[in-house]
Amino acid sequence: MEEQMAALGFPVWVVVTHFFNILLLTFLLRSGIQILSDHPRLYFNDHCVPGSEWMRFTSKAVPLDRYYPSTEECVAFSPWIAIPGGRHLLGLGRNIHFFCALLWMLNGGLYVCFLFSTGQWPRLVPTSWNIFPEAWQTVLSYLSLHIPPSNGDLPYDPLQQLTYAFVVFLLAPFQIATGLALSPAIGGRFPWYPRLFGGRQAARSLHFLLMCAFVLFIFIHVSMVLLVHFPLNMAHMVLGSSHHTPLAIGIGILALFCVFLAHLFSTKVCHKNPRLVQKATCSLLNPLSRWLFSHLHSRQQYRSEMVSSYFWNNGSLCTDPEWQELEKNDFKSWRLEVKGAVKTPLLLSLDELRSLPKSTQITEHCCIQGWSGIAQWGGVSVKEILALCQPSSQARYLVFSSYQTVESNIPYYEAIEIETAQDAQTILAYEMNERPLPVANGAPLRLRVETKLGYKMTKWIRSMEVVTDLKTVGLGYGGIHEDYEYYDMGAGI
Ligand SMILES: Nc1nc2c(c(=O)[nH]1)N[C@H]1C(S)=C(S)[C@@H](COP(=O)(O)O)O[C@H]1N2
Ligand SMILES: [Mo]
Repeated sequence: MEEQMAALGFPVWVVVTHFFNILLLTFLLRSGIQILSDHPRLYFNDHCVPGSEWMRFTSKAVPLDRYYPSTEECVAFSPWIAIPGGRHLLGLGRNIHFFCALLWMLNGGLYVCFLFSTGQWPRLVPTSWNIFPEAWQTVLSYLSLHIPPSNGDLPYDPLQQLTYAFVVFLLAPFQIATGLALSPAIGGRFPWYPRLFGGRQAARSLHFLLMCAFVLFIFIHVSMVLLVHFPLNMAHMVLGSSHHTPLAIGIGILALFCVFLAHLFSTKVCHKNPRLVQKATCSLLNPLSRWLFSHLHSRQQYRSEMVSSYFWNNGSLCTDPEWQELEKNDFKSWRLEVKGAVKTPLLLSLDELRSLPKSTQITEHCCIQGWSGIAQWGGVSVKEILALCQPSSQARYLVFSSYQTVESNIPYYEAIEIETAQDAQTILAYEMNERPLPVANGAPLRLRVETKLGYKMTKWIRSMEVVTDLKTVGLGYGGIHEDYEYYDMGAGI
């Protein structure tokens, strides 16, 4: 052992990145479970027809005879498992997941840089096909309860080396790639990308299965550390040496205790001061997603055979008396009010909207909760409305308000950036699947933003307001979900 160590050993960057890997992976696991719990069904098809899931973590049957908003689907996991834990707290769960994912990729990137720049790559990268029979020999010796032969100058035995190389060079990149396939901004601009994995829902299922692979790896890895040469492993892992094993075990236990405290503390903060967690995580995520995604325009055009036979719904039905009156009269007296920082405020009837150039698109809808569905939408592009109302030069956001109310009677509102509104596929839809927009989907008019998550697309629209600053809108975070459920304003991932 001493001699092998001399060659490659356990440099300090291995020790440090390994520690951060433990910290970040555990947060990724817990926040991932939180995200899954909001729509606890996994599919291999993008239509998400109830019953077509291959796996579910709910015993609920989806009622097909009544309006069923998908928020009724959420299950609650204990804060001992998920972060934050509890029902429908995926806003925070997602922010934590993406924040930790960024740090995890940075940590992994640093590890790989060090691996190659310090000439340490032979500790992971196999240099001979012999590694396969050697690894098999290692399996056999473990199975016969013998300690396997050493691996020349290398710090890991052949089985370890193969497994770690697999985790670092295949499992981790594949996990990142499937995660990115869930982004509506990426899928909207590059619809071929999620298709590489068999579609967005297949990518979501793979992301889950790869997570299971990580858990299995961690379980076996930790068991082996405990069962084979435990004190020496601790010395390598903690101090990067073969000496001072009791000290190493002590520090190792302390380090794990710190990870535990970090979880305990952040879970508490999530429940006590969710706004702080939203602000902290979004201060990194929002500028980054703006930089990466704001110039991505949707280029979706699915074929009509691909339209989903079932389309999940979200939001409770509109019960506003004024809207109900309008509905009785086929929305003949309904008007879209266009106001705010514009030269020409407008009041547009449905007929007037229909007389404007019509945009038709078949696109995939991605709900933040996890389901998707493909539908054809017909309407007028927001760009067209902007040309009519002429926003001032300081205009930065469009706020769409609804007749429907949530959060103890606050009318639903969501803002989008004016750049997003310039997308040819950002439309005000009055038709769905070649029929007038159904009540359930937001009659008479709803927004479609095809590079964003569903919550940006206000249904049962009353008005569109052009604003120069988000501070004047609700609590100032970008919409009702950002204000009260700590979602992120970007909505692109
Ligand atoms: N007024 C209003 N609009 C809304 C919502 C809502 O709750 N109220 N939910 C949003 C969410 S989260 C989604 S996923 C989509 C769902 O649209 P659908 O019911 O047509 O599928 O509507 C969005 N628009
Ligand atoms: Mo949603």
